[in-house]
Amino acid sequence: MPVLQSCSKTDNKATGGATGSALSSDAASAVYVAPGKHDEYYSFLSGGFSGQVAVYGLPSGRLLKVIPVFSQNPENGYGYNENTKPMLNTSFGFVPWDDLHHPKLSRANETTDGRWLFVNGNNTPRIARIDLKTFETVEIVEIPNSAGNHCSPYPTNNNEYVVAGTRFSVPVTPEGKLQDVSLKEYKDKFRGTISFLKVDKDHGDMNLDFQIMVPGFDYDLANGGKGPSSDWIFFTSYNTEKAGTLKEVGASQNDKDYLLCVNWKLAAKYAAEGKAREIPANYAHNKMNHETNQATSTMKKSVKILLPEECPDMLYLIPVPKSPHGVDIDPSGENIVISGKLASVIPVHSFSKMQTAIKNKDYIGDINGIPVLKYESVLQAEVKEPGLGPLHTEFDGKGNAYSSMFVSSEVVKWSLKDFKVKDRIPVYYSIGHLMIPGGDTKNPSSKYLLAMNKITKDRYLPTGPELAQAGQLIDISGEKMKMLLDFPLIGEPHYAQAIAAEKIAPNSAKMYKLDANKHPYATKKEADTKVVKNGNRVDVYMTAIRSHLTPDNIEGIEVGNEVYFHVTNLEQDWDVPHGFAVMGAQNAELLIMPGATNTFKWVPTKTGVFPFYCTDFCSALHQEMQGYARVSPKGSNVPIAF
Ligand code: RUQ
Repeated sequence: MPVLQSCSKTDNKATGGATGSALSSDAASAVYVAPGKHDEYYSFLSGGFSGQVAVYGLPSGRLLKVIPVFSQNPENGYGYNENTKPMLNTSFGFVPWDDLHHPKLSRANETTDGRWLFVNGNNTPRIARIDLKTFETVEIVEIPNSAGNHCSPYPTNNNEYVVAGTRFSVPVTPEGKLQDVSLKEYKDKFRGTISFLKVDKDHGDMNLDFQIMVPGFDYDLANGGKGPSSDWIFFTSYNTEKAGTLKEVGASQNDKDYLLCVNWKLAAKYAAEGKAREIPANYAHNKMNHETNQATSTMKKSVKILLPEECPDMLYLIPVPKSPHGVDIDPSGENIVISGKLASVIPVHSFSKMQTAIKNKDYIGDINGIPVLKYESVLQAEVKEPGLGPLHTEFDGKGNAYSSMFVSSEVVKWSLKDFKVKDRIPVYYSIGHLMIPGGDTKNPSSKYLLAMNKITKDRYLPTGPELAQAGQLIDISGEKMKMLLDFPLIGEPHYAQAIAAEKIAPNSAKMYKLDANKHPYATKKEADTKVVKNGNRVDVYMTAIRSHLTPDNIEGIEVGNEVYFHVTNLEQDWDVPHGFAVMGAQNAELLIMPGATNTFKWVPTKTGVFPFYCTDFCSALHQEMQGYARVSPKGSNVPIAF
């Protein structure tokens, strides 16, 4: 067993104590996964401004894959090749980047089922679905009447809906969204919206079913109930004073913002009964067709929206300390934990008390007709002296909660029985989100906690001014938390999900079957390869197999032609992808999985002889997988030859 260095404070020159006194003495063996062995968990970390999702094995922290979602990815041509470009289409045009914050695994019976991963794009409001059989992004839905899309996505407990909430309130009226509005009209014309995407039980396809118009606050995060609170989803809000003061109590509530409680079951019922009005809305719905390996983008023209004043009992507000961030519901579904960045306590609201208060109409007033419950009548307890800057909370299923403290850089463990702090461990530094596998479901694991830290300082070898953010794996199996592992992360992870490997690995697709390939330009045998010219368009039906590309010498292309290379990988060995690139082409490469066809577009801008080749080392004769395309002057009428 490797012997760990001493970890006393004086050993760390840079900041003192950065190694952490709570380091487990056998940390190395706890995270050691021997060569050839697999990790116990898959974890999915959002990439924040990278627009991607990174998949790490836990406990080793080994990076297994980067899945591009909202960002173009030169490594495999996602968003560059013709197959996937439509995935990044929006009502704003082609948007090949986003700020991806929160992954959530799909659910069955209130626990994760390993079928899909839902993620949000903050900047250009979108929700994407990744298929965990192929680890590919297969669907992206743009969210209309939204800006910021931060409180997203939240799958309900049996994947009935994926719920998304706007961050910024937007000028939306019962007639539709206003385009050019004076910002002074905020109070009257700006509202929030919550969107409900219905999920197909078998295939996962999402469909924007309806929206709810909510008060013109700003909204931060949300989470769904479980058990008794399964029908509810809770949203934190801030800047609530911009939307008007509470009727009756007025400004005395100004030290508070609100938790918006939404009965989504009732909302879905109202929508099904036809209570929603249809308003114009432009948004893209993009889907990958598995059989053709081609994405399509459809523009939608309207959306249905429910108005709170027409839908009684659907929405309630609960006061919470000013500027809350995360809201997390414990595995029992009773405790609603609000982490208020600036608050000195962590308030825990009670779902059963909330139900009683609603029954007794124990209100202190209303906002836009939505009843506001009394803080004290809903409060279960306040966690005292938790630390500074609480952001998020996860649970271990053994009666404990773990909250991240951004300002005091620590994870704090507290009890759901007496709401007292039991343990704390320093993290390096400024933790944002934390994650326990299943820690947001009814069945959390109680082994590991992953801290995702915003600031790295001295944790790794310096790499210039820009440093990787840090993940820290913590052992939570005992009374005291123990630090196990540091590992650098990609982009800025805002949240993560993890699931036992056996829920995903056995279903992982090995390859695409050539027989089942329905790509319109698939070429299933070398004898069928050809080059077809039609006006300005040239289609090259190409095959790739160890160790040649066919055709490999192409003439008849002219400057300005639109040349499409449709490359089919004929390999039937599952682990032999081929690549394809052309000198000077404006796109990235193609990476073609065995049995699949991908399309590469090239518009040559000058005459010459252009080499092309396979970019993915595939055999001893990989260097021989190459060819030439001759580009002649426009109008030269050099005949097609190959
Ligand atoms: S949010 S930690 Cu999207 Cu807390 Cu970043």
